[in-house]
Amino acid sequence: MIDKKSPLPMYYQIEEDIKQRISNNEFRPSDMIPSERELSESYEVSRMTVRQAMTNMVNEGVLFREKGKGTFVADEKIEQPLQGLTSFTEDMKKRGMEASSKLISFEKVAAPLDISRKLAIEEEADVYQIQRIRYADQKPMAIEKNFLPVAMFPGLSEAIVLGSLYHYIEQTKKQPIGKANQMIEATTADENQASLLDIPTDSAVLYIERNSFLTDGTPFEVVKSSYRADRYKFISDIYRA
Ligand code: 16G
Repeated sequence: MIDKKSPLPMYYQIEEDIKQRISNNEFRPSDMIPSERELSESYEVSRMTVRQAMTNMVNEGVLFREKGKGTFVADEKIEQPLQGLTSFTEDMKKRGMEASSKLISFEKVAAPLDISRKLAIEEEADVYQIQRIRYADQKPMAIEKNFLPVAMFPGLSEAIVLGSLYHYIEQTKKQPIGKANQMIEATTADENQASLLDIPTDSAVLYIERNSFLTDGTPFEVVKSSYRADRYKFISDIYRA
């Protein structure tokens, strides 16, 4: 299976082979894969080579390690299209997954400067600061911190944000959502984020900032969120101008 004469490095060939075996369902999500020793014997390569392949696949999010237990096949990453302004609840529903949230905090605070600017409200005007962990089928996917003007949504409550915020804005408040600006950046999870997301400290996360507007152009939210990089990839169609 491993071609030692190939210009392709042996660790790379092992990675390709294991990925192939995952897509053939020989190894399924949560399955433990054979140990380094077993793999080095079956591929007839050194354990170092196997380790290199394993480490690369752990870093890519294809596999994950559990201390003292072994290396396992990770769930397939969620493919999140970059076009289309959708809510977390809608995204999960579309995939046949169940969205849920845990409320970490729900407060009214004086808007910090960057937030008041993005919401086009007076500095220190009241905003809701809402922190939620978002789950897909009971598994933590992201931490979201939303800022919304209190004056726009005076009746917002903890119960409402345990459901869908966008549903409340559009269906209950009858305020059509129009567009958003979004920024995505690579970062790592600090200790607190890591424990909320159930990942090791310093794991890769995708930090996303979104500033969203109603169809009439009024800004209504700023969201700062951290998505698990081992569970998410962003995809888009691009066209040549
Ligand atoms: C998404 C949005 C967030 C929005 C939320 C509403 C990002 C990257 N995405 O998570 O801006 O507030 O959906 O979801 O920020 P909900 O309607 O399920 O509460």
